[in-house]
Amino acid sequence: MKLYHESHGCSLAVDIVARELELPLELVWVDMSRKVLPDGSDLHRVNAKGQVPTLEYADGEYLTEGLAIMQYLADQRPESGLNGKAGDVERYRILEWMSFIASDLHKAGFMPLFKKITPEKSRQIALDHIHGRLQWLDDHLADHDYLVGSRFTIADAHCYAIVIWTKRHNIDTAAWPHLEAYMTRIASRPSVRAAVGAQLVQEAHEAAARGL
Ligand SMILES: N[C@@H](CCC(=O)N[C@@H](CS)C(=O)NCC(=O)O)C(=O)O
Repeated sequence: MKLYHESHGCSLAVDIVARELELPLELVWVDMSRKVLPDGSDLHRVNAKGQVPTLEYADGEYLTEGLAIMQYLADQRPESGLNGKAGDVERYRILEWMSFIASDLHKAGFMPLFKKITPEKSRQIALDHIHGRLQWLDDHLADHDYLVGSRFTIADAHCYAIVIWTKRHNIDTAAWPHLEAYMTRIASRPSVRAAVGAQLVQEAHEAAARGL
């Protein structure tokens, strides 16, 4: 299977999950500034929404939306415990967190910060929104090591891949010590180190190609 991926994208979460599951994915790095694939074709050829992550199955079908892709991958190895079992409350707790991360934190919070055209006032609204949501996360993590239950799940991979953007946007996280400890805990996992390392190597290639 292939993962259409970006050097600093939310697709990091999918790569982390695949590495946790030891389900190797071929990484296809997308030039998101032009929405172009390595072979020069248009990203919209594989994802009509022009977004990553996109998963390509061995038979050539595509699956989009990180939440759906991570559920699909984890369900290939139910014994991993990365997702809850259908019918168990844990599964819907995981979905509850992932829906919050995808909509509230990613789209309403960080997305405006990535867009150069976002007016300063809207940027400030987005930052205030992020602060509120990170406070919620910190409150939860005050007495939990992971988002759901007592072990790492796909919700943690998702959360890590979005909260890591605080560094990219110079958001000081010192006010949320439980969140900081959580991010350190997740970052120490071999799957996360490997997936982040792959992104850093790609980011360096892209910078070199731009002559930086
Ligand atoms: N709802 C999608 C959003 C994916 C998304 O926004 N991906 C970003 C990269 S982190 C992207 O492709 N942005 C380009 C765009 O939306 O035009 C998901 O959760 O997977």
